[in-house]
Amino acid sequence: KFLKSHTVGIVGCPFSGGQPRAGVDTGPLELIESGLVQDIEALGWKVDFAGADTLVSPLVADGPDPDIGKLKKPRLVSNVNKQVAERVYKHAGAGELTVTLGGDHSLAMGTVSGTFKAHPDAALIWIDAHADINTPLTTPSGNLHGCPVSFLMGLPGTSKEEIPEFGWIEPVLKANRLVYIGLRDIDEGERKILKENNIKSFTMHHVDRYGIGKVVDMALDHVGRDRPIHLSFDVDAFDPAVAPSTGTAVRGGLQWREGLCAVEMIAETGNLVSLDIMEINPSISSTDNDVKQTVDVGRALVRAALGETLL
Ligand code: 5AB
Ligand code: MN
Ligand code: MN
Ligand code: MN
Repeated sequence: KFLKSHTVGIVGCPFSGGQPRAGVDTGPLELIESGLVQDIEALGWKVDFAGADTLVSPLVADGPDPDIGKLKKPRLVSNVNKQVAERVYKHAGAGELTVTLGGDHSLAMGTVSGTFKAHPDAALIWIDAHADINTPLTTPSGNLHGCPVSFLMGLPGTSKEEIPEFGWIEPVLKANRLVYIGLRDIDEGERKILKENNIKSFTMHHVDRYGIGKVVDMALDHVGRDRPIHLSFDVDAFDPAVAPSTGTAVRGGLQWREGLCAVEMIAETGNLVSLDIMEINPSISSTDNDVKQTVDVGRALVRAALGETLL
């Protein structure tokens, strides 16, 4: 409905500057090398990807990058995301389905900006253990992977006047176009923001209570079933037993089929225009199988998003 061609545009973002743990920048290459492009082609999509050597370059901030208030590496995160926004817009504007491989979740500043520039009426579905809606004023850690949503909404503390370094980000996201699934680790400041802005949030409590199918139906009803969808999927939404190789694992998460079922249902609407797979960190593992399992579930998410079904 909202795509002009049956083509997937891949944006690879080897970036870890939104959080302190090394390794999440190797997530995109692991996914590519596992056979992701072949997976996508096998499902009948054309692939617009210039190869692993054209991943967005891990930019360095020009000059020193001291903290701004609590925010860590602010200029680096901003510069990289500006580049990501342009890349995503190039694909989304051409009517392709954009798949962005992270990298840490600060990258959603760029991906959502790029998608919404091409599809201003889009909705954002955020599947994550965390709400990632801290502002420069509420962040307990200063890590920008916990903050992208606040910038996209233009919450207090994120305006051009208050923080010109991020002045390129337009507040494109309205509270009623955002829905969360899988939350279970929310900071005090975030809880207040979610309440005050009336943001629809399905926590793991709701998943347990209603089942994932009902939750996704309620989420789609909330944002509307006839607008483009950007799905931002943080693999830490999964239970650590399913996706162990990630930097901020929280127990009590989605099972393998629950995560896949959610993405299958979103794909079934025919409205998906942009997908992020974020926070796979191949450097984090306690058994030999951890990395493979986490990469496997990431690949499976992409295939589900592109229409793979069980039958
Ligand atoms: B992730 C925390 N809320 O702001 C913060 O993995 C964690 O992209 C953020 O969801 C986790 O630092 C960010 C405590
Ligand atoms: Mn998370
Ligand atoms: Mn996240
Ligand atoms: Mn994380």
